[in-house]
Amino acid sequence: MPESLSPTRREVPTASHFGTYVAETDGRRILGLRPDPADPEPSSIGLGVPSTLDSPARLTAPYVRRGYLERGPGPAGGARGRDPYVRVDWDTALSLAASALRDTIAEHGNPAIFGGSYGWGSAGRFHHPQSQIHRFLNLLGGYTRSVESYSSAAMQVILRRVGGGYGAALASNPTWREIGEQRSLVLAFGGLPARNAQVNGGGIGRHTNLADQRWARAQGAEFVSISPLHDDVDDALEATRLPARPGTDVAIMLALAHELVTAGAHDQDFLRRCTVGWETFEAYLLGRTDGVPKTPAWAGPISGLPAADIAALARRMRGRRTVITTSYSLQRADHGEQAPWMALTLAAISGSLGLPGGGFGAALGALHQLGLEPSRFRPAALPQGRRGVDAFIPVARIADMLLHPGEPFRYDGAQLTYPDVRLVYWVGGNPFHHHQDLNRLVRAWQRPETVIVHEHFANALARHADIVFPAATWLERDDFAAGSADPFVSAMVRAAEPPPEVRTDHAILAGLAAELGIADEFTEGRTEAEWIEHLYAQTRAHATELGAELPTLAELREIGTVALPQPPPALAPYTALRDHADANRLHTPSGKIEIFSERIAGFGLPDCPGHPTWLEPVEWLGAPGAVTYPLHLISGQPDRRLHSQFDNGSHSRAGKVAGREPVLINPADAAARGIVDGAVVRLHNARGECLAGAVVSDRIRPGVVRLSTGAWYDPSGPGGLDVHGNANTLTPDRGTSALAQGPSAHSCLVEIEAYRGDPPPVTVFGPLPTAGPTS
Ligand SMILES: Nc1nc2c(c(=O)[nH]1)N[C@H]1C(S)=C(S)[C@@H](COP(=O)(O)OP(=O)(O)OC[C@H]3O[C@@H](n4cnc5c(=O)[nH]c(N)nc54)[C@H](O)[C@@H]3O)O[C@H]1N2
Ligand SMILES: Nc1nc2c(c(=O)[nH]1)N[C@H]1C(S)=C(S)[C@@H](COP(=O)(O)OP(=O)(O)OC[C@H]3O[C@@H](n4cnc5c(=O)[nH]c(N)nc54)[C@H](O)[C@@H]3O)O[C@H]1N2
Ligand SMILES: [Mo]
Repeated sequence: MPESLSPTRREVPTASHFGTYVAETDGRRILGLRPDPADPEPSSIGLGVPSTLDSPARLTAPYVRRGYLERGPGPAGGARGRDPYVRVDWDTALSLAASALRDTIAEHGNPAIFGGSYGWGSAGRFHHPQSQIHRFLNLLGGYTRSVESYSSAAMQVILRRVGGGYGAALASNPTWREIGEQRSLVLAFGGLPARNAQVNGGGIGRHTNLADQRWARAQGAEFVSISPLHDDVDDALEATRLPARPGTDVAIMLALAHELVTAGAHDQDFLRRCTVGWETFEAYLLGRTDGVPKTPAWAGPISGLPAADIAALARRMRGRRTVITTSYSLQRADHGEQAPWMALTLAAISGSLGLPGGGFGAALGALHQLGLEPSRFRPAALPQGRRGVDAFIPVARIADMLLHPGEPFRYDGAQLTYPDVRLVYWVGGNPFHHHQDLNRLVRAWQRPETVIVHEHFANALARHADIVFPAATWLERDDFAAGSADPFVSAMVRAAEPPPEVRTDHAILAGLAAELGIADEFTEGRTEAEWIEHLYAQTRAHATELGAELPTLAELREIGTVALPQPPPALAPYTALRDHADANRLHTPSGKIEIFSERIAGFGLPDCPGHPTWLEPVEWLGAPGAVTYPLHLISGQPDRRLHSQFDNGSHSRAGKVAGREPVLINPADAAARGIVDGAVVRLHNARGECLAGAVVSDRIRPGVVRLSTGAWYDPSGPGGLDVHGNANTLTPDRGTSALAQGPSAHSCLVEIEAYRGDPPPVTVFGPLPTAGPTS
């Protein structure tokens, strides 16, 4: 529309996993987006999103993979990822998807539908993609789901067994405020990367995490960052930096424990009253069971840190209120259960567990909410319906499930069987972003008979689907947002019209529900606007119960963001345990923290014994494989985006180097390979290969390289070189252990070389490859 015809320009509030923004709109298009002026430390991640809405990669119509259109459902034999797509009308796409669902259920039963559909999607209480797809599939009779998360699988399972649950640990997390008041010593294993505190699942009313960290420092708190990366801690915290080798944190923690125990500085009263299994663990710590005392001299060569530094750190802990925090990254690794278990144990030893500003920190700073007072207000959520099927997999076992239907696997002490999945339905997550060993995933992905996907863009997920539904983005729909444990509610006012053929996830599923005869059950007779009013009314009613009045939805849409009232605080579980161990039992067999777990020992798992143990990772700098692949690859979270979301936007693309995802490499490692800053390089190992753009910097430890996750996977042919820099072409698809079966992305060895010749262009930011007439 010509500028002069634009009706009314106005500013509307919107909200995302990375914070709240104000969009300028003419009712049809976004004319500008700026951070909410009330946000003291806004994230720039959102600023790149408007540039993607009508970008070449935008899906503007339903598409079907050509082979699927011609031959119907069936294993794809390599065609998924290779076939071009044919544009179809909505009726065709909906009826193909409805038939596939109907036939799969009729022939193989509901467990043959995999609807785990893991992923972050976008913010919004109503449009939340996981809630929408799970509700829809439950109404159809159920689906195979996934349990735990890529973020914290190992931590969730181990803490459920030994720490009273992940929720108990989160509720016991010290806050930066308490840490400042107590002038605590914070041992941050994996650091406190400010880049990661930019985001929070479901929304962030105001960014305050970094300011609170700095406040704690100003009060006298002291920080130690144990991490291979210099920038894993904010400079203002004046942290001691210990650049350990990745995967060796348990050895360092054991040595710290050893020093405290041999100095008699351990909290024997707490260990006796509030934990079980101390003697068994102590015998291991002191070397009585294996002849190896876990001293700093022992941990030094393992971790690459001077033994004297470890011993000095133990001395700093003595008599000091101490926090032991482990980032999620430590447990997204081989034997990932051990680091949080050992950190909890070290916190118990230190005398700080259950005291204000001390104890175990479950991933402080890894998400915006962690380190702040968690919100206890429960905003309304879309009801997901009754679960009709019990089948599940641990979330990161997706490729195993597809490759090994009917075969047994172990999980959390049980022997389970992989279901025989025939149809995969994904909404609001991207396995071609989040899963490890993408070449293996591509092979596994050929097995099902139908793959249905809702996406915004022609990314790798869309390029490996059979039926592709184009979905509206969060900027193109009305809703309201409230983040997990974030004490705010925010309006989301539609700031742009989606392209004409694009629908919301809810509208797509409502269309399918109509085809399948469950329309009334799915929509309950409400329009989208009525659903949002309905959920907001429930949220408001909850506030009224707490004696507070929230604005009406219409008012909220003018105001933007308001604080949520809080129910009275409950005593943190670890504080309660410390106060009265007998009265305040944890949800563990003993009711206490289990430093030795009879249950886990009884499972007899070689990769997860009965107490925290140093187990060599399969891949680390001390492994035999390091001879061939001598660099440890860290594939952490990207600064300029959330995972793979909107990688095609201006903000993410401004961070690329030579058009590729940047890889951070130490000058010594670069020089040894003839790699110069800004050059295109090739990373490879036995699993795969990708290109990246070199950033040569001493802000990373020698022997370690960092390639953020989230560059859209862009293989030159199936299984071929990824020309863009997706780290998951290289990472192992290996469960943390038979206990949690979590992802172990961070245990990954690679080699790098300068790329000779003209690097192939990145094509994944372009449209879906199509065939035939486009009508
Ligand atoms: N190597 C390695 N891999 C990792 C990690 C790592 O550290 N290293 N970290 C892991 C972790 S912690 C996580 S949480 C996962 C994250 O994995 P995911 O959550 O799967 O990653 P996202 O990129 O957020 O995927 C969201 C997808 O949904 C689409 N989308 C967004 N909003 C909507 C919507 O409203 N509707 C629809 N239909 N689609 C939408 C986006 O375009 C995007 O493709 O990655 C994991 N993978
Ligand atoms: N900007 C932005 N923020 C995010 C996300 C995002 O996509 N973008 N994703 C969010 C999500 S879903 C999650 S789960 C969290 C993830 O939070 P984390 O899992 O904590 O994040 P990572 O970036 O994988 O790792 C943090 C740091 O740990 C260090 N590290 C890696 N391995 C080791 C090790 O073995 N030992 C030690 N000591 N250090 C190690 C690395 O240097 C890395 O920079 O981040 C959240 N925050
Ligand atoms: Mo995550």
